Amino acid sequence: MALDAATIAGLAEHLERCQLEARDTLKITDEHPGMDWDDAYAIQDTILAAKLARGAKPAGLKCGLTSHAKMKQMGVTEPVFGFLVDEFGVPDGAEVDTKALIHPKVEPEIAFVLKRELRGPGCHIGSVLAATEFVLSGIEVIDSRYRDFKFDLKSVIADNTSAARFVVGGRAMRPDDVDLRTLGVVMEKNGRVVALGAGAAVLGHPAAAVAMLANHLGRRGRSIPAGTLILSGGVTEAVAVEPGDHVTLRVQDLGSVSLRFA
Ligand code: OOG
Ligand code: MG
Repeated sequence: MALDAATIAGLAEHLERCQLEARDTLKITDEHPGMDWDDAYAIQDTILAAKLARGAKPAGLKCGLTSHAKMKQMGVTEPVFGFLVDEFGVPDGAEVDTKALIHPKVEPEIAFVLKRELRGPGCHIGSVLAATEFVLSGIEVIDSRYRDFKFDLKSVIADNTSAARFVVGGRAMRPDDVDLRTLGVVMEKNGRVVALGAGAAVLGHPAAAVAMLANHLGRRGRSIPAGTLILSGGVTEAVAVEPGDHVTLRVQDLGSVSLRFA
């Protein structure tokens, strides 16, 4: 760790306040260029601890920047991992209040729900599929707290990988009943197709993203508990939304989910 405990606490409070007040900020590595990976995840963990202390409930985990489309869009080269809490979850078809957000974008995602604990290191696609109860379609609404979505990997990790809202739904499928690589994904905004792809866009196989998450946590002495919901990362580039927009995601075999923005 390069930062002291007080700096980590201060940055966590600053970033969470930006989230709660829908205010943007400059990326934190501008002021703390020596910040390391452990500092970045420690800031994220501190934000989670603050939310849990105020009564939030854990709702799952997320992988981000797992597709080349996303990495290219954001100018980065490696996946990142974050958390979900109940305050981010919205029901299928619900209205999302954009006044509570800075500059939201939507991403098509494939979600996993585990039936067994996953503990890395050493997890691979096989261990993930064996531990998965079912997969679902999901839309993630990301909302970087950084001005104009301009960040580097450490800054975005500290900012809980831009997590803001998510919806999962559609038709749950057992992982052995779908081919997650060839699974077609079509996202529509106001009735027009704005993004399309297939599951293999996510690291060749979406389960590879979950394996990376398990191995990342394993290196920190943690596991992914049974029952956890995991977003495996945007299949395509993220698409900006504004009030009045209606977004529908259709995933082959997994049905559709939608959100309205007000
Ligand atoms: C970081 C979060 C990326 C994904 O699915 O790739 C993410 C960002 O692009 O702001 O959630
Ligand atoms: Mg995402």
